[in-house]
Amino acid sequence: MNILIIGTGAIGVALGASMISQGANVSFFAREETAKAIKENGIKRTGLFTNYEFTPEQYKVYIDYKEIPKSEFDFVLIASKTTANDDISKSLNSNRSILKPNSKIIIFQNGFGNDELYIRFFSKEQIFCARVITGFIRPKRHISEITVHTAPILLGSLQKDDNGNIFSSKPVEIISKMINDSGIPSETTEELEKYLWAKMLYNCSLNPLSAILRVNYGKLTESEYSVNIMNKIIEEIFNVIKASGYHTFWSTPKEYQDLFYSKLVPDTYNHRSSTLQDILKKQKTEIDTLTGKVIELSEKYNVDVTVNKTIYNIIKTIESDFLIFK
Ligand SMILES: *[C@@H]1O[C@H](CO)[C@@H](O)[C@H](O)[C@H]1NC(C)=O
Ligand SMILES: *[C@@H]1O[C@H](CO)[C@@H](O)[C@H](O)[C@H]1NC(C)=O
Ligand SMILES: *[C@@H]1O[C@H](CO)[C@@H](O)[C@H](O)[C@H]1NC(C)=O
Ligand SMILES: *[C@@H]1O[C@H](CO)[C@@H](O)[C@H](O)[C@H]1NC(C)=O
Ligand SMILES: CC(=O)N[C@H]1CO[C@H](CO)[C@@H](O)[C@@H]1O
Repeated sequence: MNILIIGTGAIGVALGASMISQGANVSFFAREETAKAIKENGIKRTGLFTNYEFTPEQYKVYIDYKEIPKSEFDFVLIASKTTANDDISKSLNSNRSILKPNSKIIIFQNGFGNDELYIRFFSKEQIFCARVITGFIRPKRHISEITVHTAPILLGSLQKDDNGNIFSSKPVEIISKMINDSGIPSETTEELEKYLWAKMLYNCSLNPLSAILRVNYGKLTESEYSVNIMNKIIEEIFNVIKASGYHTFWSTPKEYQDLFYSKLVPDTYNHRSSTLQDILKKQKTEIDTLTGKVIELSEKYNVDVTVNKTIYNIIKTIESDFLIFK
């Protein structure tokens, strides 16, 4: 089986190691610096679960689609930042001769709605998503370390056929099995939407606010003022989920808030959000696929999300300052 991994960050390297360990023929598409590092040093997966190390002879590395031979890939795993999706989907489309006719694309990214950019060019049956809440860091460009694991990596579809039924996750079972057999728990699900909205509720409540206030997740629950803001954000997202016909595991905001304050945040008290990490590194955040997606849906379905919009605008203001003062 031939697999192309686009985006060779912490998740991309870890997935690549999983696939190679199970005998797949893996190719990485990477930026120049990362390509150089993994061509020179090989790749390593360290931390939790089985550790792996592979030499550069055990995979291929590309920095340009033009170098890739035609009709090669059964699966493409997207593991880049969400900010690259517009670019990647267009490049894959204009270089689609590298794919087999029935190739499947699986998106391993944060947020919601990333598949929509790919559906502009590929059929709904081809596009799948993953819910990843495993923590990966990249101590060096060629090394992925698994630091936290809360639940299995879930693979499935968010797309519906003409009768309104979600496409079966069957075609990607082989990938979840390879991930699982490589040591990272993974399964398929026909309810991926619910799991992704659960992650959205959590990330949209905590990430932007923790980035603006520059504190970890736990600290946000210790002031009645920040709790007030987060409660509003959660209520607004519930209204959006309902109005847009999506589903989640909780029937009321209150039900979710109870779990959020009693378990979800305490369990991740010290976590510093990726949004905060991006801002400290002066790089663009993934806010557009988190809060930005909530706002987009609110506009489509006419839901009031004032608090979310305010938070989003503050993050965008911080980002635009980076451009001015870089
Ligand atoms: C492995 O994948 C590459 C594409 O990167 C392809 O050119 C090569 O033929 C594949 N090898 C095998 C043994 O299928
Ligand atoms: C292939 O992708 C590259 C981006 O790497 C793009 O510049 C190019 O236009 C695409 N199409 C072809 C036919 O090469
Ligand atoms: C995943 O792997 C575990 C053992 O590591 C096994 O017990 C379980 O059945 C596997 N699950 C799937 C879906 O393959
Ligand atoms: C979202 O939350 C998960 C935990 O559910 C966390 O692992 C992940 O880093 C968060 N995503 C972002 C974009 O911060
Ligand atoms: C659902 C929700 O919390 N909506 C609020 C959005 O913001 C406006 C103004 O701040 C509030 O009046 C709504 O209650």
